[in-house]
Amino acid sequence: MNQKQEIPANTILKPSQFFKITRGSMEGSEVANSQRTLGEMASYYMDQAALQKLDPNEIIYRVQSHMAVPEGSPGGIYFGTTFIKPGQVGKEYFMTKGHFHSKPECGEYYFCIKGTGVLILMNRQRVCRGEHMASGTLHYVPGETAHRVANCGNEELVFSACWPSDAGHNYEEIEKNGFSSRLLEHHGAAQLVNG
Ligand code: M6P
Ligand code: ZN
Repeated sequence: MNQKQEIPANTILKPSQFFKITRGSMEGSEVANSQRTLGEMASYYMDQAALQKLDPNEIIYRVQSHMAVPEGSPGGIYFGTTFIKPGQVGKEYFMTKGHFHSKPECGEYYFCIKGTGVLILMNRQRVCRGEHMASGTLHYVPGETAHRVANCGNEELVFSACWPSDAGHNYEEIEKNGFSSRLLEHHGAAQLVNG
């Protein structure tokens, strides 16, 4: 996929990969697609009784990414867009799994294309903070910081991201211990709540 033919000097190539700025969607032969269902994320949600009433096959979010160098290569950068459906499991908003980086010092940029949500950041001391996301907001995720996005709006939340190709994803810690705070709906508003 990433094998490039030798290109004669001074050639001006037609673009082959596209990023639709207003929608965040990516197109091109090198764009990879993945998705997460509610069933795969069952253990991540607090309200297991509410979860049982929902369809485990429902796709909660999907990710498009352009990874121009093999995963783990030092020096490269990756680009991707995540699309999170609106919805809740009980009071908890639909969200990404969230992760630390396998190379923990690596940072990442997130920026919101459309919709509204909260970027939840958790440091190594398990202290959480949130940043509101809406069209045009830019967020720097520092190293050593777990990151997750929850959609607290009524429409799809779309955000793009840029991260080092050797950052990797460390999901284990979140799978085991979760985040120390959850984004819950309280009287119609989103709140970060311990637990
Ligand atoms: C962003 C990036 C990706 C990540 C995706 C979904 O696009 O951070 O690396 O995979 O969000 O987040 P997660 O992997 O935590 O489910
Ligand atoms: Zn990341």
